[in-house]
Amino acid sequence: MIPLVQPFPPEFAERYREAGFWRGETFPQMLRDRAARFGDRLAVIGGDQRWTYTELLARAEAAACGFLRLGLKPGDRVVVQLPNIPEFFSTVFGLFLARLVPVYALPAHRQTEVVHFLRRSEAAAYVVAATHDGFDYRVLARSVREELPDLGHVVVVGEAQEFTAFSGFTYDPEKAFSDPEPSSVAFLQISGGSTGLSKLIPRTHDDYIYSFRASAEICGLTHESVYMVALPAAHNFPMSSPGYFGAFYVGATVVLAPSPSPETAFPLIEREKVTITGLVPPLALLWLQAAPTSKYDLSSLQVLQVGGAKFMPESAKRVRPTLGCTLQQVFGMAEGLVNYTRLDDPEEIIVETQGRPISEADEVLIVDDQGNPVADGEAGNLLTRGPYTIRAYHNDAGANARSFTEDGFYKTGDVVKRTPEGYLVVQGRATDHINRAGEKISADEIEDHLLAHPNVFDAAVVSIPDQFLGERTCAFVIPQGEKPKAPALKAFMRTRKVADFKVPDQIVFVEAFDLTAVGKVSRKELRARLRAQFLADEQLKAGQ
Ligand code: OOB
Repeated sequence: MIPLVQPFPPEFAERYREAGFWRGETFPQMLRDRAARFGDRLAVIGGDQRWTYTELLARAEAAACGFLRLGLKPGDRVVVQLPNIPEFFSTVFGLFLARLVPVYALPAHRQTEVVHFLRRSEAAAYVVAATHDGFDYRVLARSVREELPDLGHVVVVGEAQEFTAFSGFTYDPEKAFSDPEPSSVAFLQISGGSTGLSKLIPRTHDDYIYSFRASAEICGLTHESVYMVALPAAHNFPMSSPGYFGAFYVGATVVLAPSPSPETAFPLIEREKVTITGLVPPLALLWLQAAPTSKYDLSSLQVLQVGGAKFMPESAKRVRPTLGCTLQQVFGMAEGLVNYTRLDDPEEIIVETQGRPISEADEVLIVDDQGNPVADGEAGNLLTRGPYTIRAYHNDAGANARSFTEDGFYKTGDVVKRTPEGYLVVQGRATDHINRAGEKISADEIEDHLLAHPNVFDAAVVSIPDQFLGERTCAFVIPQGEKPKAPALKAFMRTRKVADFKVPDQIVFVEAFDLTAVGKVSRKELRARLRAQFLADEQLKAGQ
């Protein structure tokens, strides 16, 4: 099995420890300590369950014992694909206690992605909910197992059928858990997948706990806060910015929303007196639209965080007057660096910028395409290095060569400029992925699927600005033989067993890609041209 490491150079690790960023805290220790300090306080509210910190620990211990009883060994990886239910936390903390390593998959992922995560991480087990949102994950698990007959265990939260029932996991007083090394890898997060398939991101106890401890402080969390998880719990934003881990760190209460829609979230805010939550921009727009006529009392909400994609200033401006709370812009990435506008920043900064880094030790470089720093106020490529930004992906030499500079800076792929106050404004990006309502979709990956269709000669996938999604995917397809219909191509994408959000929103058939003048163009340039031509045509149509 390929060992899990996050190779911070020793001199950096030492510096981060000395500065007090890395304090030797670990997830198991954090949970035990909070259960001791905040035992009777409510930790988790979800569905009809309400767990205190004592209960969360007890349930995590039972889960840990159950996983170990299956024969899993410390260091084994376990792909976790659970929706926003309390068992998400007992599972994940249970794995931490047993020194097993969660690999987070989104509920939207399907066979192709799940198999990729299981393979890449060499996982020994796979945890799913029986059903969620009308989808039966046991059916998915069955086909996953057909493709990977060696997959050790499938654990199901809910009616398990032929699989292992999570509800059968019980505490075993004989079991003693040993603590992990703070510098060891606690879990594998998945990347947005800017090129090709998602990469696995090893995060250590040291680096991750620092990021959410510092985030909790920046976001003003206290043990009286009520944090609502509105986005999928597996996403890095609700996980750690400051997210539920930040909330647990300070002994606050975490409320799980099964859906982020106003219909579901607003009554929960009123009932549980939610004080802070985080959304992607398209959802924030929905909330802004729904709030003025809502019958629910949203007055407990102090902070609305928006991130994952660019929140436009005109929309950002409406948050305070409409929702009566402070907007906090969050510009982060699963690889590490997170920027926040501060709660007491002037309104102009909150509305116009995507914030500044968490840490004084976050090194931020903004460079031109040759790697030379640009002047302040000019747009350039964002590179970063720091106490919670990874130095390498897991088991992916190619991506590592592409994504890091020789001196260990992560190339974010984002184009930003820095204001004189040191705040970042996201201008766009250098890589060809589509940021569809906060979900990152790799153009390469979708093109590859389309090319598998017998009547597709070539395909280029681009992002098109979209009023609701921020960006939508548009696939330009050159047919061969009998021209397929757009709905048939979409249906074909579904047979590729990928997350639904990867099915192109729009398909445009073209006879050829215009390669005039240059002769040979890069895919990047080709996509840029197709996109520009499409937008020009649209504008022309609109003008007529
Ligand atoms: C968050 O994480 P990922 O890994 O899904 O995506 C990271 C990418 C960034 O590189 C950037 O391209 C984009 O998402 N992004 C933003 C943004 N926040 C993220 N682009 C413009 N404005 C923003 N505010 O999306 C993520 C992780 C932690 C906290 C928040 C978001």
